[in-house]
Amino acid sequence: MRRIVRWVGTRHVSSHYASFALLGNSAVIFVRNMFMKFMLGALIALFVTPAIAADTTIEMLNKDADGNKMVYSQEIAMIESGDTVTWVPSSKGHNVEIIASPNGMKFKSKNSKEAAITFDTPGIYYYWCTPHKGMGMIGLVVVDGDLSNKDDIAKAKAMGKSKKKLKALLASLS
Ligand SMILES: [Cu+2]
Repeated sequence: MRRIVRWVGTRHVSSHYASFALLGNSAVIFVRNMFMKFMLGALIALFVTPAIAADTTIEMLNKDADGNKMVYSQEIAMIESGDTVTWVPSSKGHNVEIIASPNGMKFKSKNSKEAAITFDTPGIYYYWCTPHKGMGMIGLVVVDGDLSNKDDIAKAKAMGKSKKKLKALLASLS
């Protein structure tokens, strides 16, 4: 009785091994294909996902880490079309007002409130903080690295300290 069980067991194992050996080559190819597909998927996820929807957060500040007063934490934001920029009221009393853009964008946020814009048209967007536009509180958003409306932005309104700042920001783009 014991012998029979062992014999059946051995037979079972060896036949299983035989069928595996028969399928060995295609099994290896199958596993390799699955692995390649997985790696390809991982690569695509790594490089494509960030470009699909990236978010930039800019703080509105009374004072930054360097001691600059009335500033946006990021004065030039380089983004891709479809990306969203969110301005957060880290300090109170600030807003975002678009002054010049490639598509005539009208936008003015409420003071001390978070504001978000999703940019779809390539080009340079120039904005200021309405209460501090004369104190150099301005910023640029550049979509898809498109600088073709740079001259229009240079001609746009700038008050007080912002005149120099706007020139410097635009100069740093080229
Ligand atoms: Cu402000």
